[in-house]
Amino acid sequence: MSAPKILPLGRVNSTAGVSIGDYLIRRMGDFGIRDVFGLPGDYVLGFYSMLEQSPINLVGCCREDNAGFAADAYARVNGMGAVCVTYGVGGLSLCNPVAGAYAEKSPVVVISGAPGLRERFNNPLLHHKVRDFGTQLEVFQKLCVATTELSDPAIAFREIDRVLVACQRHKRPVYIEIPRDMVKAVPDVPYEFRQSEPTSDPEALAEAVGEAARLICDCRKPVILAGVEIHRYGLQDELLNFAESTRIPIACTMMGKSVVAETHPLYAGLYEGAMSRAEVTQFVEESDCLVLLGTFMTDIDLGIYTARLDPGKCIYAVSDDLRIRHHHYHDVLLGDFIRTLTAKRPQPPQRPLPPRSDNGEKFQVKPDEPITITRLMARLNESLDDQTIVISDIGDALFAAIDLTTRGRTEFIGPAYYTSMGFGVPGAVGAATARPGLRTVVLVGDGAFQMTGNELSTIVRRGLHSIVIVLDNKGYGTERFLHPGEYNEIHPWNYARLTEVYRGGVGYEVRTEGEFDQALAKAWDDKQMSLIQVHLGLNDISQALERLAEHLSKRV
Ligand SMILES: Cc1ncc(C[n+]2csc(CCOP(=O)(O)OP(=O)(O)O)c2C)c(N)n1
Ligand SMILES: [Mg+2]
Repeated sequence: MSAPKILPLGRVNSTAGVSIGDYLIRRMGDFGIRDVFGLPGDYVLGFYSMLEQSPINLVGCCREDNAGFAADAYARVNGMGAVCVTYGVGGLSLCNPVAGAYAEKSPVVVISGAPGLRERFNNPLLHHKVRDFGTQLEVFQKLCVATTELSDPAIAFREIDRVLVACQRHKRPVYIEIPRDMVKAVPDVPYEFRQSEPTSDPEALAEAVGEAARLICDCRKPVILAGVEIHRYGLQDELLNFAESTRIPIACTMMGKSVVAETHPLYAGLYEGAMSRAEVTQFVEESDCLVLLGTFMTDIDLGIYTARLDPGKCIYAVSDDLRIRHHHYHDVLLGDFIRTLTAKRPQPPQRPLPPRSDNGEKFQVKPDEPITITRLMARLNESLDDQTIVISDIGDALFAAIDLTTRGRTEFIGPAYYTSMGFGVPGAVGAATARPGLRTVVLVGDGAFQMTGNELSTIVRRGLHSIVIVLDNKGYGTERFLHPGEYNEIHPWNYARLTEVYRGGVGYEVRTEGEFDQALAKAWDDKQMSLIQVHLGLNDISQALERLAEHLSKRV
């Protein structure tokens, strides 16, 4: 997926007579935002009316934090997303999802209404105000890469462009606050959009590529470790060109899962320090030239610091840093680095790949066997295709998903670094809205489902094709293995019967492999929402979680 191009003033040929609200809507369209998630309130009603009359589709959610998760997933799939809410009660509910979008580099535009400037004289106690009128803006200054309050028509258009460009460039959330009496304000000064594109320093680029190419040519066991920025910056083709022309195998991190099809002949596996399969861990860690491309070095990606990667053998290229062994290079863009290095065509020795996890064996259903998390993933693997987006919530869903094999450009989305529970179901609203032609499969623990599962309501309301698989182990399974305690138990629900409450979709309750197999087969081709409640044993965990629990329990 390539990042949308910033059109210089796209459909806004002239800004004469254009209001602040109109300009914001038109510019969102220029940046590829076709849908906005949120929930109205009086401070944002004027802007909502404008949105309603615009080509942008408004997706009403049950809660603002859910709308934030939806906008985040939409942004990951679409290239940029937006959420629009009212002041205070709405905006402050967005803190957690926006923090997650910041941490995981998801370009989300947050738009909040606010009391009108003319209402603020003598500091009245208007509803939804916390401390003073600037409090919410100050909170979002900590959570966003750029923020603005559109309080001055003379500079409002420039401010809108500044923050939208920052969102697109840094792949991080931005915040726009519109006092309600500014929405229809029309600036009386002419405005022209100007923007300079960042470029690489040619000398730094040449020197960095020269050093990297030499390292690659002189090594014996190279490997690429691809990360999430490859996806965010739309560099999948560049990554593949580089790997295919040098024949260097590609491993991915959890955050980077699905940046390359896991069926690709050069795919070596998913690397997560000691949490990954031993063959993959060894393959990566014994490398004498590790090319890290767009990789976040997070603790989860590195198996809670169990990774043993020697910086002296690493080429580490990300959007804001380039390190080759212990040399730091500045002003080299990630895309330029990969393309120029590919053009040098370094030819290292070829390495045999580690064995694949599935061994190519077909999954055989054992109809009466109780279903386990490992067998569930193996069955799901049989159905995955490039028409499917998989969204994983936090918990064993995410660890078990290591074993899913993404195909073609299947998207795999999971908050694998910030790890906020509750991302999954609202995430499906966002992903399915961005790509209505695709099927979305949500893997969600019962605990996480109890947090935000009410967004099933929006899935039903909008007729989205989502399959929600609730992994029902009757509690916070992940935590049971770190710290046993009564607090890890939750009240059991009849999840499969929620379709009655939400008045749509089909619910399934399964206990055996045969039941899961049949439910999944039906759900796969059904165009409506399916909710599959899977009863799992209390002690049934994925192999990756078993390994993680072993490591973490020594530390906490
Ligand atoms: C918002 C939030 N609150 C708390 C946590 C801490 N936490 C991590 S995993 C987990 C349990 C998840 O339970 P469930 O969704 O049922 O998945 P399971 O571990 O059972 O597979 C908790 C409470 C978190 N990551 N996010
Ligand atoms: Mg659970």
